[in-house]
Amino acid sequence: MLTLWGRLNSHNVKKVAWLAEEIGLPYVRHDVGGAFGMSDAYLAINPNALVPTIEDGDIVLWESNAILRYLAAAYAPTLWPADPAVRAIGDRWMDWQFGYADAQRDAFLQLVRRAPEARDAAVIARSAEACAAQMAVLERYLAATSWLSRAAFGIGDIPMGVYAHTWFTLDIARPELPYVRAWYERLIERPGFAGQVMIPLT
Ligand SMILES: N[C@@H](CCC(=O)N[C@@H](CS)C(=O)NCC(=O)O)C(=O)O
Repeated sequence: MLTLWGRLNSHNVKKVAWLAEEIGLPYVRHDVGGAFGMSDAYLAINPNALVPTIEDGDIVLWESNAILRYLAAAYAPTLWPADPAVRAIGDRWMDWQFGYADAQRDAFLQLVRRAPEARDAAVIARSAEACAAQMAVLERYLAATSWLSRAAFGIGDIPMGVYAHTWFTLDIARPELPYVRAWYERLIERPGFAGQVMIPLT
């Protein structure tokens, strides 16, 4: 059975837990990272001291988006289309998410991980503005298609789907982006999203 190591309040762990639920893949998850710490045994399989990591038979893998690609290829190929031109579209948004994460990091850390009296409103506002600029790019794309993976839901939707939940949940200034909102509402209906992604931000 698939083993997933990582605390579920991590964006990158949520991606993997959501995909496993989405495709009905049985797995066991162990809390690692953050307040749970990392054992020497864990560091031996992930020298980056980061989560997530998976073990599936003979393969041990880290890097959340590489894990999504591996699991889709192995167990749900329709979620990572074989046509290179279609696959590349979803892949592009998966890579793009890491730039979005940079924009959102300060707002998340300030509002979720800091006491109210220790927060810096200017830092939060700058991060919120950076998120809005990035989300406007997503809005333009989603005006023309329903999914980041193009015509159908695929793993290309998962990384930004996880971050979009945080964006819609954080107490920050947000422009009204109807296509991003409609896409997010479609994600909420998917297996695994409510249980693995829509959990309180901590
Ligand atoms: N590029 C890596 C980034 C992983 C990452 O930054 N993980 C964070 C949590 S989202 C982490 O492990 N932080 C340290 C910790 O949890 O102790 C991936 O996508 O897997």
